[in-house]
Amino acid sequence: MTWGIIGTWRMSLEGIIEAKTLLKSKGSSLDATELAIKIVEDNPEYRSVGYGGLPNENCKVELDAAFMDGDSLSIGAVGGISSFKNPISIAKSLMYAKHNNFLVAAGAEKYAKNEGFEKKDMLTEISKKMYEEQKNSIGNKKLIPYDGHDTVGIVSLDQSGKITVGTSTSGLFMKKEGRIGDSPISGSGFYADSEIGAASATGLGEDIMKGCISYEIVRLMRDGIEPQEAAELAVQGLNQILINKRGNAGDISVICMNKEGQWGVATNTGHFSFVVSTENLEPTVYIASFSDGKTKYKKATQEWIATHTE
Ligand code: SD4
Repeated sequence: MTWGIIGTWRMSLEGIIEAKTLLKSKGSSLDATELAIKIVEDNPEYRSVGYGGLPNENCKVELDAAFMDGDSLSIGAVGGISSFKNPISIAKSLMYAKHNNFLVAAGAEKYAKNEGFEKKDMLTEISKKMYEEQKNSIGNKKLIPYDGHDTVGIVSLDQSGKITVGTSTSGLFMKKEGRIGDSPISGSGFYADSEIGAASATGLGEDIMKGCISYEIVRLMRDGIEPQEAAELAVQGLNQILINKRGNAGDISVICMNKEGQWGVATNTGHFSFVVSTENLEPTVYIASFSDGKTKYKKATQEWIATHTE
């Protein structure tokens, strides 16, 4: 059987290169998705995920992560984790119990400690400095959360036909303490069903949750719609609904893959990078944008890859 992996943003490249080797040699999609995300979480240069993620309005890093196994629809998720190294692994470990699959804040930290997950202060000096600079530049003005703060979402399909999806993020920079976005919310930030495919989203969580967009993409694929069209229909559909009902729509970008390893991507923004690798495609970074009514994408140059994280 075939295999494939797709991830949000250029930052998923290094993780996908490693995870691809695993999938190629008949490794499990569970391990591939976790490995790819851990590599992003561990890299302090990626300031929107894991170690080095940008903090909330009180200069505290609060991380959200989720994992879904598309064979059994099992879901594990954590929200508001501050002092553990790999939120994605904690989320993954919560997947198969009948109850208590989604833990937040102090309860999630207590669970992680009891289960022996590695503790780590996830706030770096650089992130602290960026927080202070931002605060100083605002002066007395009201603090608002900043968009463009990006989530890693990984969908992988292994040679046994298992599809999994994982997400990990520090959420919006300067968010309110306790704020949780779409990333750990099933159906919004992620969804997977191995009989169909999986999807993941990045962008303004508050708007992504209004359309349960990852579930919507999988539902469209279940109706026989190809991944690219499903992604486009879901993003442009939600974008239009939000504009009609509310006058505007936040950033929404998605990736998806079906059980044949065909993939799709869509955005309502001017810039969304993503990474794909399949049986027939070495890990490749693309840059997508919305123009003339549809999502277009092109291969990123080596120079661009070397100088960008998003
Ligand atoms: C959130 N969706 O917490 C995340 C942030 C993100 O691109 O992906 N920004 O709302």
